[in-house]
Amino acid sequence: MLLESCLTIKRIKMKNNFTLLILFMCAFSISAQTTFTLDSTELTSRVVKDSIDIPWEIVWGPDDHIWMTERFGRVSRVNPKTGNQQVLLDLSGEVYERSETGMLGMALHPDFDNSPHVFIAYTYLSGNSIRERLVRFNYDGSQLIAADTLIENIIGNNTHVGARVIILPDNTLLMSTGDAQNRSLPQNKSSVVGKILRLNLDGSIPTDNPNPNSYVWSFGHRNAQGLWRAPNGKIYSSEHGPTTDDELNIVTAGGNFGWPDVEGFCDSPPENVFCSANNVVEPLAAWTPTIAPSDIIWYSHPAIPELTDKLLMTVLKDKSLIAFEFNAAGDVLLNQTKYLKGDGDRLRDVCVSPDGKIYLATNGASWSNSRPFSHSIIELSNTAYYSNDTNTSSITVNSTLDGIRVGPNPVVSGEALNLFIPRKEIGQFTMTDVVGRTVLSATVEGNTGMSTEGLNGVYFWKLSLENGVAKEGKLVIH
Ligand SMILES: [Ca+2]
Ligand SMILES: [Ca+2]
Ligand SMILES: [Ca+2]
Repeated sequence: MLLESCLTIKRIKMKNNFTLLILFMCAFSISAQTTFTLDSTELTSRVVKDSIDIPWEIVWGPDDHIWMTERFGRVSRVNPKTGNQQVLLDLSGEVYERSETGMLGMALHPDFDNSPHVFIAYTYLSGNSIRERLVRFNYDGSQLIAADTLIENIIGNNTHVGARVIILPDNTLLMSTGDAQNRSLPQNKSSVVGKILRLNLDGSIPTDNPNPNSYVWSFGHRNAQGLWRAPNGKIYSSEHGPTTDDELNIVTAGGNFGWPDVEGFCDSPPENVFCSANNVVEPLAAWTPTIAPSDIIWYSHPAIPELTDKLLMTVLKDKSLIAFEFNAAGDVLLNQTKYLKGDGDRLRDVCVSPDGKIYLATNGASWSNSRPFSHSIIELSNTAYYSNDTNTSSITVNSTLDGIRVGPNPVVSGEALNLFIPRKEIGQFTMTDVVGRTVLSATVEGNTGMSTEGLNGVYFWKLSLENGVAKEGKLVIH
């Protein structure tokens, strides 16, 4: 039994007066900074970037920027603080974009420092036929270059092309493909259409795939546009249904997910016959009428307690964000709560920063792209969390070091970070980012100011004195 509650967001504070608000919303939709309350947490919404065409994928990069595909064929880095967009790749002359097709899913190599590879799925024309491919690009620090095609010639269509891409901890990649409006292919395991495919990062077939000669990892999919591996080890997917039965699934190696013979649960006489004959995996949840589920992501951070340790799903047609709560094993859905309903924009995609801020890619008020370059990336954050000292203050390793201070915390990027060591002692200061790269390192004496230019995110610092004792802490730069 699922509990579904619908919480309409209350707009409790606006910067502008009412008259200005009406004008503003007509002209720019949700461009004002507003605050909203979930169950009890007040979230601040801020437009990071507007005037985007269709942002299909946003992912948080190891450089603390948002990496974004735009469906008409571009890939960019977006500075989450300033909204500055750096175009890394423009394939708009090669990408085929119509209806649901274009430049779609993207994943960055998990060891990006040593392997700066970016994996992107997009559609193209081969003669008059719509096809889909997965390409590995290299990032040279300013653009994406030297493409290697890993899979191509996947049968496409103007709709139902899947194309979500994620990388698993074993350095294999999963990619969803849609049924391309061909109902004969999802149950045909020799076709890569209507599947979730698994491949090595060089494009070869993993020897431990269900069939070691095939990319096919699971089958019977209609059009999965959400894929995420959660900390509980489960791989979840969201999937568009026909006029009924959108789905949330746990995808498994070799699993048959039913389409087109089964829509949602096995709950009709012909479905029951097919399900028992073919060992069909039923969804965790299904929605009729359909809601059009898109990207999914696990939210682990404590900053927004209503969402902590839940799976988040952006929803297009229903224009909402759904949070799913599971048991510890991740295989029983305990409840789902709908947020943001009523805000007016379709929500296409989501990413989360290491300090717990949520970024949403919006996709207009209705299906189709009738207002090109009118879409946005929105940041949702619990600002009270970052102003609460108990969440961000330094952690004392050695209490005899009272008097050492590093701050302010949080500090605004570009402003000075002040180190204070009593008695003018000499110390070695180092600061690393969340993946362990050193971003600041200096020998300091007494009071020292350090520049935070170019830094943005959560960092960990350590200050070691000459006598060997040290103090460590966490710092937020925003
Ligand atoms: Ca995403
Ligand atoms: Ca299914
Ligand atoms: Ca059914």
